[in-house]
Amino acid sequence: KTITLIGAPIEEGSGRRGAAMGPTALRIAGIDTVLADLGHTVHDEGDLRPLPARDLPNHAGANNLQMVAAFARALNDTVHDTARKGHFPIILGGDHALSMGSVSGMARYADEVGRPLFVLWLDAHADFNSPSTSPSGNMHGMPVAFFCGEAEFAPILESNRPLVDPKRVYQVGIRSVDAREREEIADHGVNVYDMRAVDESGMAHIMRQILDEVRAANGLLHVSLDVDFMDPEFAPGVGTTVPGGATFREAHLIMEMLCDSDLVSSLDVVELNPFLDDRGKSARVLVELTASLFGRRILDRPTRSA
Ligand code: DIR
Ligand code: MN
Ligand code: MN
Ligand code: MN
Repeated sequence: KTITLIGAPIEEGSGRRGAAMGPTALRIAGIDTVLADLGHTVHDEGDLRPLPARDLPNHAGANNLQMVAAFARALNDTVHDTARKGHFPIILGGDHALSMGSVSGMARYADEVGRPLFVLWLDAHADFNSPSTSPSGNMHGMPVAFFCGEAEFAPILESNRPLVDPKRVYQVGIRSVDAREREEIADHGVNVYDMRAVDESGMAHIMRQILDEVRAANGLLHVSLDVDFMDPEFAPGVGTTVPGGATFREAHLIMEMLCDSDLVSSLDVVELNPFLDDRGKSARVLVELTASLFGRRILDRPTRSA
């Protein structure tokens, strides 16, 4: 594959400093060389540096709206252009608000090639708040509501909304949901596999169900990996750790199954906060997981084995 790395050093969506160092930490952990060693061609676009979107008014329920919108717009363009070139975009975050832009860019691309876009959301959180429902005002808790077409976000990016059908959004690993989010994800029909579902049916079973749906629809699959999807024991470098997360093995299994499926079109690696990390541990885990998604394996297996 030809892979394009796109740095998105946004931290204004997260309510604390540090995530802007995420792209640098992922590069230092060797994300480019690991992928090249697997036989892929890797281009690094460097970091986006958008100017704040001054056309938007400040909004009490949406902290740093102008900066979040700036990254959303810049990524919408860059990710779309990358996909059109036939390259696989990997967005190095940066906080999760960046997914407003990356998913929008992929949704436009999917529309152009006539395939439905599916989203796999690996996160402790549902990220389905809106400015009017968010308890924090932090926009990294809002990207799923954004790309599912919540009207409040319209001024940020006006393009073929709703961008993604909520019924094509699969959330796995969820274990922290705000009261209003609970209603919203149910109303919109988002597919949620919370941690209890993972414990009861196992990660492999859940992933097979999801991949079968994407394959049956001839879809493209965008994967959005929030560091806090993992248990803090394995990935402490994130501002919003939640206990009871995915293990290293569960996360690897997901990446290996995604690789075998050959359905993945694009990837966000988000919320890494190197300031909170333990000597690069989380950055290294993220690079290892990315390697598994791009073909590193322990032993060869017949493809698409059950
Ligand atoms: C909380 C925390 N639900 C909020 N959200 C996230 O502020 O909206 N933390 N995404 O990573
Ligand atoms: Mn998130
Ligand atoms: Mn999260
Ligand atoms: Mn709604």
